[in-house]
Amino acid sequence: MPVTSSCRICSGTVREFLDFGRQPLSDAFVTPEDLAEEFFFTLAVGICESCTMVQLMEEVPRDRMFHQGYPYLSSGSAVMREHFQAIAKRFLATELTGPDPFIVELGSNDGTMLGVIAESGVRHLGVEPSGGVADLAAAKGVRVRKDFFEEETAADILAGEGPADVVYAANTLCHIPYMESILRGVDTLLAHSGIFVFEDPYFADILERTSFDQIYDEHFFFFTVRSVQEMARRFGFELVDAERLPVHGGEVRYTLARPGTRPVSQAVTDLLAEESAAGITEPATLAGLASRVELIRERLPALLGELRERGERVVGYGATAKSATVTNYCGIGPELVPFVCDTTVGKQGRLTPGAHIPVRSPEAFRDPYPSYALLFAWNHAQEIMEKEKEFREAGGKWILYTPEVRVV
Ligand code: JHZ
Ligand code: SAH
Ligand code: ZN
Repeated sequence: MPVTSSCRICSGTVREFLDFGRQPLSDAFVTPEDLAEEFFFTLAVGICESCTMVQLMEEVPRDRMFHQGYPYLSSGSAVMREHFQAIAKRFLATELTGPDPFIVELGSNDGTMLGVIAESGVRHLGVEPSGGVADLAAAKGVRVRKDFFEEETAADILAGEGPADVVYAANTLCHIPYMESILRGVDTLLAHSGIFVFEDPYFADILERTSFDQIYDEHFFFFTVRSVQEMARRFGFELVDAERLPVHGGEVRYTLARPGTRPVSQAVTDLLAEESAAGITEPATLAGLASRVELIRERLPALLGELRERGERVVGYGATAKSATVTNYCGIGPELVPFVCDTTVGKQGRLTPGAHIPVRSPEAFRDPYPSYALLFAWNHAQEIMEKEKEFREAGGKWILYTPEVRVV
């Protein structure tokens, strides 16, 4: 078990504060034939003693996670589709206004954001290594390069297309351990007055909600305004804006620019002050998170066990990447949750990683309704509870496990 490792941003000492033990790849939904070859790694998180960046202790090789069969689709939530439409429109109105503007998206997935840009006729390029989702984007008229973005990719894009006015990455930058190559690449590709905008889960929200299931193989970094400001400086950028977002359980959208080219917003100063007042990187805060996580690990399987004794049926809702951490860490398998329903066709008919809970279509949820639904996709609670009103009307109850285990 690694207790320290070397920071992927500044080479400082990373000290471990949470250890989930051996875990599978969160998006590796398996068939019964695949079971013998299931890949496991040690999932543990630490904090850099120098630059405060929170990060995983062990890195999973990128091709094991992001490949032709990568199943996550950005378009799976109506709220997320609106979210991406809104940011695309904002870019079109404020940044992509010159004679021939150009925007590059890293991790463009199925083209939910770039599809809006493509419709407007603005020059764009998605960089997306997962072939299956990249094909879905291409089918929407999005230009995609099937590749991992890194320094070399950036130089090649610059040579072919010229500089980008905007480089955007949602739920992608925190997935990439080789950050030096990424930021050098962005430096290469970005126009002098361009912006690099990225949005990822906010570590302060993870602490506040005890959303420990945000921790899994794909989420390598857990950003704070302070650690991003330091990272930006180290690679020749300036953090000029930080905007809290409600999606995915709480994120921050960071805007980086070349130093001196844009005013620094008050939000940066305010969030830095909030972070330091809350002591989000203090050892006592991190230890507090670890003990609340331990409590959930006791209570969630205990509740599911009681319901099983009483003969109640519980179904999982949303075969999320996050649920890999919950099920495997808390010891929840098909004996407690016989199946999980999910709209993603590529996940249906398979088993969840490690815990091996069968994934079925949403129709199975209604056929007939269970008495309880364990909401793994808690970040989409509003959307899902609204859509599944009839479940509650039929007497069904939702089980949530963050910030604590409860039935609503
Ligand atoms: P959702 C993935 O995480 C992986 P996951 C990744 N690492 C990341 O950071 C985020 O996405 C962005 C289904 N669903 O969004 C669809 C329904 O069945 O919480 C999805 O499989 N019915 C890139 O997987 C899952 O739930 C519905 O009504 O934790 C939601 O996954 C809705 C709304 C969703 O991300
Ligand atoms: N932006 C979308 C998709 C997030 S999923 C959204 O917010 O919903 C993360 C995506 O990043 C995956 O599709 C994965 O294939 C992609 N990815 C991983 N490493 C990458 C890299 N080095 N460059 C570009 N994309 C990458
Ligand atoms: Zn560091």
